[in-house]
Amino acid sequence: MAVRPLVILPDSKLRLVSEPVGPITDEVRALAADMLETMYDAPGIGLAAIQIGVPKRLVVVDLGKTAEDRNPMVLVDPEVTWASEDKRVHEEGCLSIPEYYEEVERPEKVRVRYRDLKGDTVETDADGLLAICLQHEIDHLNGVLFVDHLSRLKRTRLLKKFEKAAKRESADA
Ligand code: GNR
Ligand code: NI
Repeated sequence: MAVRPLVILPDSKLRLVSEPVGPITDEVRALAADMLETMYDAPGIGLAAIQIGVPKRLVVVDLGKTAEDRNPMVLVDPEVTWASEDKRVHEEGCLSIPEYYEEVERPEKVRVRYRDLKGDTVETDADGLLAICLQHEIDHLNGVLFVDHLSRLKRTRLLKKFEKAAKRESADA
């Protein structure tokens, strides 16, 4: 297991549509383990494989607040199969967009179908922070970032800021 470097905005990999995982091999299990380790290290409550540069439809989530109440979930090829009409606004952040937080409106409840690492198909209803996190992660699989749900003005401003920061870093290097 290893903590892997995070892919940060404006890296264009974040815009890739990830490929289905297919059969659950040792390689997939090792990738999931690295994703969990990277998420706990960050720390974050969710991570999509593309955030460590792997364009596969694999997601890890853990809403546990401390190391003692860890409850890792691994979702293979997750899809939203139903979303409520009711929406909720909640502040979001993203490990690929460091130190930026904004309120995002999304469906309050979702049903998500996925396979677990045993290969069993699971369908689960989520609300609250889990519903937000699952939608945020499934967006990543489709090359969508939470800032895409904001106004064009906010998104453009943010993208410019990250492009400038990236240029400064490559100049410093
Ligand atoms: O760690 C994370 N926290 C978070 C908070 C509110 C809404 C979504 C998230 S997901 C984020 C980790 C991440 O970037 N996952 O892709
Ligand atoms: Ni994210």
